Amino acid sequence: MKKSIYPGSFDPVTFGHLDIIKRGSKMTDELIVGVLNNKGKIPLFSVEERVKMLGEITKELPNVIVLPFEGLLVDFAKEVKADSIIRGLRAITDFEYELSMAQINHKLYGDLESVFLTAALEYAYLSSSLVKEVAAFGGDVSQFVPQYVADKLREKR
Ligand code: COD
Repeated sequence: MKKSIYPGSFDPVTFGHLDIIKRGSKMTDELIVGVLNNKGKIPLFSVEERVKMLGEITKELPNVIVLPFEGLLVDFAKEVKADSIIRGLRAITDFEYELSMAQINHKLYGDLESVFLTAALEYAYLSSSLVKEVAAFGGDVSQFVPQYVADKLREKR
């Protein structure tokens, strides 16, 4: 059985992330969405909240599971016995960061491949940080995130 991880901060999950999850889930037997619990950074949503939001919006996708992780991604990949990492690429700026991360991860754990999916044109401009900014000033984020997430963003104001 092939397992892939789609790791990220997902603070919060956007339609761009969801598109990668849907497309990635068709390429593997099980897709694990790994939500980073980064102790060094204060996110808007706790890791529990982010896992819950992702669980809610992926509940119709039978081979997708959502799990939190801490520490190195390669250690999480070994723990869940994943063969590959799926990442999304929006622009050249993503590419530079993603390339070095993929190379470091490959040095740390040679059996793990990184696979890149290009962002869908309609979501290529989307980022969690811009969505948070729009929401913080009371803007309408319903075209950027699922309604469940938009409601949670409103509660944070
Ligand atoms: N369309 C398509 N893809 C998108 C979009 C969009 N609109 N928005 C984001 N994405 C992609 C990103 O390019 C990324 O691939 C993924 O979705 C997740 O994005 P984010 O921003 O939620 O998550 P990141 O990039 O902050 O996640 C970074 C990790 C958590 C994967 C990374 O920091 C990590 O692995 N940390 C653990 C420590 C570690 O092992 N580091 C690496 C070795 S030093």
